[in-house]
Amino acid sequence: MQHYRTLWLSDVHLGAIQSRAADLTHFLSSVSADTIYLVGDIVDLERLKVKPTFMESHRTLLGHLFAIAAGPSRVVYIPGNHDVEFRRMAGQELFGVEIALEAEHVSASGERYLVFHGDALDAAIRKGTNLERFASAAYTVMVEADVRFNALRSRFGGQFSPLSTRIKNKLKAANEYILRFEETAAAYSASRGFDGVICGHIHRPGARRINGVRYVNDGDWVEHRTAVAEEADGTLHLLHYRSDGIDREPLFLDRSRRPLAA
Ligand SMILES: [Mn+2]
Repeated sequence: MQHYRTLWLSDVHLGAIQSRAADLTHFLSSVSADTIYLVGDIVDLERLKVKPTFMESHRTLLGHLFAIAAGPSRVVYIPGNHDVEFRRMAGQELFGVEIALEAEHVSASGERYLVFHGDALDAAIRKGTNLERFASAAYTVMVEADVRFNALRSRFGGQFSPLSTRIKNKLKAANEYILRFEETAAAYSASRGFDGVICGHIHRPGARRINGVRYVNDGDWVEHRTAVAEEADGTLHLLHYRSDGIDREPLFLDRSRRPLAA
């Protein structure tokens, strides 16, 4: 059991068949943390409205999360756009899980991070140029498609190869959107006096410095199976779950852009 000061994960999409819930349950039985931030789109209420079924592995994960919250870990749940209804419960506690619209996290090394899902940035991005508006819409469609293609691939016993990621990476529109999202997140958190931002939403794990601001994205549990972890000394790592173990990639060792796990 690897213990961290803090863990961030998001975009689990429980209720959607594509969710890698069993993998996440396995992951959470091998890592622990003083504080765990669930950074939105944990439950996919959008999907559940269309098809109200909840698989056994999804229930198991929920039970596991509540068990963690009942233990020594602090669990903070920050709803996203697929579980937006839970935002009404901000300030309340559900079986030991604190619900909040956003959080401020002060790292062991003193950096102040804004923690939120990130969908709030879409409105600002859509006020941009036509290309940016198009890119944002196109990317949303691709993220939804990810979910479906992954399910199809696993059903036919295919490798969990990130086919849609490769397509996504090649699409100029997608890259335009990702860049805009990252820049908007960094600028927004800087405008509020933070040193960095930790979010999810775009299903694209990664970290980079933008005008001195630390931008961090914890990825997703539909395709990438990633989380961000803080060590006791404040160092951040991207954890990448694989069937044969967990890869750890240190973040912010240098100032260059490091697109991760794409
Ligand atoms: Mn989202």
